[in-house]
Amino acid sequence: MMNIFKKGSLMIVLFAMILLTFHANGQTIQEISKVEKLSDDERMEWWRDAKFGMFIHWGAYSIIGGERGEQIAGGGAEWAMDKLDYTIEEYEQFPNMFNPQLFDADEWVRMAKDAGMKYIVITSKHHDGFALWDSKVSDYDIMDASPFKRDIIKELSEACKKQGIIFCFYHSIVDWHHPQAQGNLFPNYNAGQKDQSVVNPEFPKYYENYLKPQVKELLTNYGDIGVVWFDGDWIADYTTEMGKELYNMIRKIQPNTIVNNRVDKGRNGMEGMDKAGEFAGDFGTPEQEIPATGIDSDWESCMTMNRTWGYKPDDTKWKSSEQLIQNLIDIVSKGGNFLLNIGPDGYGRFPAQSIRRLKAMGEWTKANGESIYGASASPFDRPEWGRYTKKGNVIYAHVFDWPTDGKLIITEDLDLAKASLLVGVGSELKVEKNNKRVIIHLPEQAPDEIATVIKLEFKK
Ligand code: FHN
Repeated sequence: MMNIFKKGSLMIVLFAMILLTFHANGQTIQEISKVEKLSDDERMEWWRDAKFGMFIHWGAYSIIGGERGEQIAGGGAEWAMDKLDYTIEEYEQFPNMFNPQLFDADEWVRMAKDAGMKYIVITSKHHDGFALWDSKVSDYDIMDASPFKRDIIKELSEACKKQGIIFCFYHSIVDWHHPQAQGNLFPNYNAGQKDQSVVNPEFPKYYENYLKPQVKELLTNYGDIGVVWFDGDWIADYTTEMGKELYNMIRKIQPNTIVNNRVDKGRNGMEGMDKAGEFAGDFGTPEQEIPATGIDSDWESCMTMNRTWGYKPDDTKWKSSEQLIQNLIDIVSKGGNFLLNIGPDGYGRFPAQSIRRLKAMGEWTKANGESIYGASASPFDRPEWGRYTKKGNVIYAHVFDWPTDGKLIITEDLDLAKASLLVGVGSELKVEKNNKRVIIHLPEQAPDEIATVIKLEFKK
């Protein structure tokens, strides 16, 4: 029987040939993807291999920066409308001022790519309801409500395509601007957030006449969409029936698009995985946390570099580059993806602190990406000194804490053919077997202070 991997690669070659053929005839990949409905494993493959993506929270709230006079918004700056007590009318001034003349989609994508990120998820619309694309079902968008009058989703999706980064979008089910999204709660637009018993009889009309049409626009007019990343699943007005219908609608328009579990009602709070039951969605979404152990299903931890998603100068609690690199390794060692957030400012600039961290992550992933991209979860318990990842017949030992005596103890009964430093390839290391443990003799100094990778190859 043909090896499953050979069969899979044959399928991919055939699919690539179909793409090239159709492409030569001028059809878009999107049209082709309607023809070639991939299996779930084939559809998830790029995402499972990618491991590392950029989250971008950007919108009118990026002008506010989480501040109103002497008041600082508690929590996310993207919640400014609610946290800083703006009425809808007061808040509408910000889209009217949103004119990010320094926005450069090509530059944003280059920074993501250079950081080792393989996909970008941008907020097409956050809870404030302001759309960053040219929506035909609303004037509360970048083309009609702001002086910028450029389709940000279009520019970013085209820049991604040019640079080989997968374009994805975040979309909020919650909408604090649309009257039917709040119905009789109006103007108390966020009542549904605070009190699950609050019912808004108008919500189904918002869902049918606004939410679905806007998602449809994004899936129809901006080429292939890698992932639709829903948020706002928590409000009681949004039902599991709506979630399942929305998921099926997306898969009908673009069969190979991946959708997170916040499209439905299965998510178990911030730990992000689905509770028992049948819910739509292709991966779990732990938020601001990394699961304690590996999880044998698809999941992605989303995390900020400081503590807030939207731009907030007052938030100076930046995670170190070391912490972010070790988070990536930890997540991959547990079988997950890392979606790391950038909150650009109201001019369209990435914060300097973010740029520095992206560069540091790019240097590490450029040198050590073999142990990350396409790797799977460690088959072993977590060692005290770092993390393992696995790829085929190779285990990658990521050493965070370099042993002072130069001896790396592996408490697994391994039958190693070879151990070598991944960087400075060919630097074979002495391996000693002692009962059921392996001792690897290391150089005195760690080649990489943050995480040095040792490649462990096994006897065939
Ligand atoms: O309320 C949002 C928040 O603003 C941010 O978008 C995060 C990112 O996943 N999701 C929600 C909070 O869980």
